[in-house]
Amino acid sequence: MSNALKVTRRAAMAAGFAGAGVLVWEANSLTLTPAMQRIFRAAETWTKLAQRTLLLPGQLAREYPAADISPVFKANGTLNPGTDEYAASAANNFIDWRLKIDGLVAHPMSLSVAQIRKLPARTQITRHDCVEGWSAIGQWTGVPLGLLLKAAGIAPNARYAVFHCADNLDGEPAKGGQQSPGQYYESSDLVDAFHPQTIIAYALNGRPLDIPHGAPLRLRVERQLGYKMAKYVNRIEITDSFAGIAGGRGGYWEDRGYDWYAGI
Ligand SMILES: Nc1nc2c(c(=O)[nH]1)N[C@H]1C(S)=C(S)[C@@H](COP(=O)(O)O)O[C@H]1N2
Ligand SMILES: [Mo]
Repeated sequence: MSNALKVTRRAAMAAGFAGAGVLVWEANSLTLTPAMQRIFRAAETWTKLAQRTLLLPGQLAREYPAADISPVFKANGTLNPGTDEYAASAANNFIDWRLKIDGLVAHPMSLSVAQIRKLPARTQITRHDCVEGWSAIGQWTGVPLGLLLKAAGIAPNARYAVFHCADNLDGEPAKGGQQSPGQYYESSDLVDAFHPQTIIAYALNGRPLDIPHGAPLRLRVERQLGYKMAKYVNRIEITDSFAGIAGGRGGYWEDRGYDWYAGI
C-alpha cells in the first residue's frame, strides 16, 4: 500500500495535473485497485503527450474565463433515462454505477464513480454547440479519457472508442418516435479519444453532474458538436469497427443521418 501511494504521489506530481486545473486526489484515504494503480502510472507519460498537444493551440477547443459561464446550461435529448435500474442507481447516489472499459484492450476495467473522482482530473470551460441551434458555456471536470485508455492498454488494431449509454430514446415523440432500437451511443476515433480536452466528466460548474446533464458520467469531446457528448455513459468499448453496432454508423444520431465526424 505505501509503495503504491508513493507511485501515486510521484505520478500526480510528474503529470503536473495540480497546475493544470483541479486535482481531485485523496491519496491518504485511497485504497488503490490494480486498475487505479495502472491509471496513476499512466499519468507519468500521459502528461508528455498532453503537453505536446497543448503547445499547438490550433489543436485545442477554445477555453473561456469563468465570467463567460452561462447562467443556465440547457439540457437536451434524454433528460432522465427513466429506467427502473437507473432510478435505483440514482436514488443510491450512483454508488453501484460502473464505467467499464473493454473490447480491444489488454486490461479491461470497471471503475466506480468514487474511484474515478480520485483520479487526476482536468477542468475546462468550453462552449457546447448543439445542431438544433443553441450553445452554452460550462465548466466541466473529469478524468482525461486518454489516461484511462493508456492504462487499459489499447491493442494496435484499435481504431475507435464506442460510448454506450444508459438511455433509450426509442419512441420519444420529440425525436420522431419511430427509432428502434433507440439505445443512445456514440463513438470517436482515437485522435479525439486521446485529445487532452476529452474527458469523462462528473461535474458541471463545480457541482456533481445532475441527471438532465448525464449523471453520473458523461463524455466531453470538445472539438465536436453536442450530440457526440454521450451522457449516462456506462461502457466504453474499444473496437476496430463500429459497423456491427446498432445501425452501424457509429452513433444514435449518425444512424439517423447525422455526420459521424461532427467537428466544429
Ligand atoms: N445519452 C445521451 N447522450 C446525449 C444525448 C441524449 O439524448 N442521450 N443528447 C445529445 C445532444 S443532441 C446534446 S446537444 C447534448 C446535450 O447535453 P446537455 O443535456 O448536457 O445539454 O447531449 C448529447 N448526448
Ligand atoms: Mo444536440
